[in-house]
Amino acid sequence: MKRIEELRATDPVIASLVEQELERKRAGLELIPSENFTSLAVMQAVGSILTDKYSEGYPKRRYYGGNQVIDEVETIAVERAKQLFGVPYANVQPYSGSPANLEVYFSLLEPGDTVMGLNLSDGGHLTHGSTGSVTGRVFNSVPYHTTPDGYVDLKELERNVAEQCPKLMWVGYTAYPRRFPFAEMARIADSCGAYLAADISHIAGLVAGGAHESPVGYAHVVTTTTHKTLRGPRGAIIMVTEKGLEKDPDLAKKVEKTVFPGMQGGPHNHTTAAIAVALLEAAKPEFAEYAAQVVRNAKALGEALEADGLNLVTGGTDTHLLLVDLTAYGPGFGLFAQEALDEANITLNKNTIPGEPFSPFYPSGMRLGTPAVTSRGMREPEMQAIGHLIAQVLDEVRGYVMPRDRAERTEYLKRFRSELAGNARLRELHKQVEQLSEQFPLYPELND
Ligand code: DSN
Repeated sequence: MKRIEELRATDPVIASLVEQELERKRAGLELIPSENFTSLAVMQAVGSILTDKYSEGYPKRRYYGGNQVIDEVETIAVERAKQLFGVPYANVQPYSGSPANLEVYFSLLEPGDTVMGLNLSDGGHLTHGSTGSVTGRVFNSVPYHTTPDGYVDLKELERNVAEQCPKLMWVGYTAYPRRFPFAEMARIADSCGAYLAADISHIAGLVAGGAHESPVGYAHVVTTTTHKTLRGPRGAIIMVTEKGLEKDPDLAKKVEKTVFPGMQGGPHNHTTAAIAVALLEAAKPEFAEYAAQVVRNAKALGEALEADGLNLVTGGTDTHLLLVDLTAYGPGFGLFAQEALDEANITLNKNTIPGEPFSPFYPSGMRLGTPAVTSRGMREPEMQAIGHLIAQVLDEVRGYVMPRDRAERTEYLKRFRSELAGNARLRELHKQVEQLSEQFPLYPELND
C-alpha cells in the first residue's frame, strides 16, 4: 500500500510491520477460511475520522452531543443489514462475534439455563457453550456432536432435547464443511419451545450472495461477524427475525439493552461505517457471483486434494470450507502440516477432526477455505494448482510423528523446525507459491 506516509513518518517500526504483512499476503496464499481481503473502500472507512467520536446509545438517543453524522451512518448500516438479510431488526454495534454471542445469551437466558451448541472440537465455536468460554461456565451446556463421518448428529441432539429441553440452541459452526441444517435444527428447537440462534459468521457472505440457504425463516436470532465471507471490517451484527418477534415481541428491545448499556460502551463508529460499505458491496450482483465462485473454488480445491490422496471430512464441501483428515499421516500431524505450509507461504490452520485422536493443540486435521483467494480473482485452475502445491508440501514432512510425551515433544519439535528451515524443496515450493500469487494483485486498482 502506498498510502501510509504519515504512519511511516511517525512510527517507522509499525509502518514497516504493516508493510511486511502486506508483503506476506501479497506473496502468499491465504487459505484460512475465516479470513478475507476487504476492499479499499472498507479500509478507508475503518481508517476514517469516525474513530474519534463517542456515541453511546442509539440513533437519536445518544448520551453525547455532535452525533448528527454518526446517527446517519448507523441508521444506514442498520437499514442495509435489515434489507440484505431480510430481518426486521439489526444491531450493528457488537464489537465482534464473541461479544455478539454473549449479548444473545444475556438477552435471552438466566445463568444456569440449559444451552446446546456443537462441541468445540467437532467444529463448534467457543461461545456456543464450550467450557473454555464463560458460556460453558455460566450456563448449563449440553453439547451436541458430529457423527464419525463428520455430519451434525441430529439424532443425538433430538434425544438430548427430548430429555432436557434447552432454552437456547445454536446452529452455526467454524469447522463444518457441509450446509448448516437450519430447517432440521428449527424443527428440533420448536419441539420444546427453545430459542434457535443461528451464528452465520462463517457463511454470512454466502447467505447474502445466495450461495447458502438463509437461516432467517428458521431462527429467532441471527448473529454474524462481518469480516469473514461477508468481506467487511472486523465487527458483528445481531439480528432478530420475524419468527423471533413472534415468540417474544420484546426480543429486539432486549437485545438492544443488552448491547448497550448492558455489555458495551461507545460503538466503534468507524467500524459501523465500514460495515455499511461492506453491506452495500454485498448487495451487488457481482457479490453473488463472488459467493458462488467461493463455493465452486472450494469444491475444486477439495477435488484436487482428493486426487492427490488427501482425505476430506465428509468427502467434500457445500460451502467455502474444507476440513482435511490427516490421520493417515499420523495422529497430531496438523501442526507439522500447518508449519510446513507456512514455510511455503500457504496459510491455513491445524484443526481437530471428528473423533480427534490426539489433542486440540496438536490436532490431526487442517482447515482451509477459499474466500480470500477468490477475492483475489483465483478460479478453478488455480485451485487445482494450489491443491497440488499443498500435497507436495505435505510430502516433505511425511514421516514426522508427534510424540505424546511433553518433554520429548519439545525436543522433537525443535528438530522438526530446524529441518523445516533447511528444506530446499520447501524453498522451491515457496517460489512457486509466490509466482502464482503475484499473478493476482491484491489491489489492482492501485497497480499495487
Ligand atoms: N476465529 C474464528 C474462526 O477462525 O473460525 C471463529 O471465531
